[in-house]
Amino acid sequence: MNTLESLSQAVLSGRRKDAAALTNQALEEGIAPKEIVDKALVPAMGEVGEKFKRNEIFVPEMLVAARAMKEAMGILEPKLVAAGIKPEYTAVIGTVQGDLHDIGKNLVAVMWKGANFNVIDLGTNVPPQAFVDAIKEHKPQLVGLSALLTTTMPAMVETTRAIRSSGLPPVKIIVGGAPITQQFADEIGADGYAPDAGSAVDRARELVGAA
Ligand code: B1M
Repeated sequence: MNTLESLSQAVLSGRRKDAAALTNQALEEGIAPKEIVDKALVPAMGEVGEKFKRNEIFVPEMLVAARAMKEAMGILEPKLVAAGIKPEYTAVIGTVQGDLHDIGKNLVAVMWKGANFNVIDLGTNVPPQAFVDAIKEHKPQLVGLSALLTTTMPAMVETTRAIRSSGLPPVKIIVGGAPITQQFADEIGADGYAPDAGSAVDRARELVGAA
C-alpha cells in the first residue's frame, strides 16, 4: 500500500495520529498538498459517506473519521493557502432560527469539507437575515438549512423565502434534518433534500454541477 492509500485507510478508520504522520510522510515524499487532498482525503470521506448511507458505520465512526481528516487538513491547509489553491465551491450552512440541534448539521458540514467545499458554518438558531447576509458576503453556490424540530420547519420556509426574495444572484438551497422530507423540500421551493450526511455530499455535488 502506498502512502496515499495508507492515509486514506487511516482517515477511514479514524486513526488521527496516523493520519497526521502519513500526511507529513506524503509531503516528505514530494506529493503536492492538493494531490493528497484529492487522492487520499476526499476519497476517504466519500467512502465514509457511502458506508454511513448503507448503515455500515454510525455517527461515532463518522465523527472519528472526520477528526482524522481535520488533523490532516490542519497540516495541508496552510500549504494550500500559500499555493493559492482554494476549494472550487463554497457552501453556507446553518441550523434555522429557533433550533439548537447541531450534531447532524456538523456532520453535513464536515462531509462537505471532506468533499473539498469551502464551508461557512453559521451555527445554530440562525435568523433568515443572517443567511442572506452570509450569502452576500461569501457568495456561495450552495446554502444548507438544517432543522430537527417540527416547530422550526416554518423557519426553513421563512429562510428560503428570505433568500429567494433578497435580490441576490440565485443560489442552490438544500434542506435536511430528521423531520424534513423530499415532499417538504419541494413544497418550500428548495432545490434539494438529503436524508443523511453521505447523501448530502451527493446532492451538493449535483446541485453545484460537480457530479
Ligand atoms: Co432534541 N429533540 N430537543 N435535543 N433531540 C429531538 C430532535 C426529538 C425528536 C426528541 C424526542 O422528543 N423524541 C424532539 C423533536 C420532536 C419534534 O419536533 N417532533 C426534540 C425536542 C422536543 C427538543 C427540545 C424541545 C426539548 C425540550 O427542551 N423540551 C429541545 C429544543 C431545543 C431547541 O432546539 N430550541 C431539545 C434540545 C436538545 C439538546 C440540546 C438536549 C440536544 C441537542 C444537542 C446538539 O445538537 N448539540 C438534543 C438532542 C441530542 C436530540 C436527539 C436525542 C438527537 C438529535 C441528533 O443529534 N441526532 C433527538 C432525538 C433523536 O433523534 N433520537 C432530539 C443525531 C444526528 C446525527 O441526526 O440531526 O437527524 P440528525 O442529522 C442527520 C440527518 O437528519 C441529516 O444528516 C444527519 C446525519 O445523517 N441532516 C441533514 C441533518 N441536517 C441536515 C442538513 C442537510 C442534509 C441532511 O442539508 C443542509
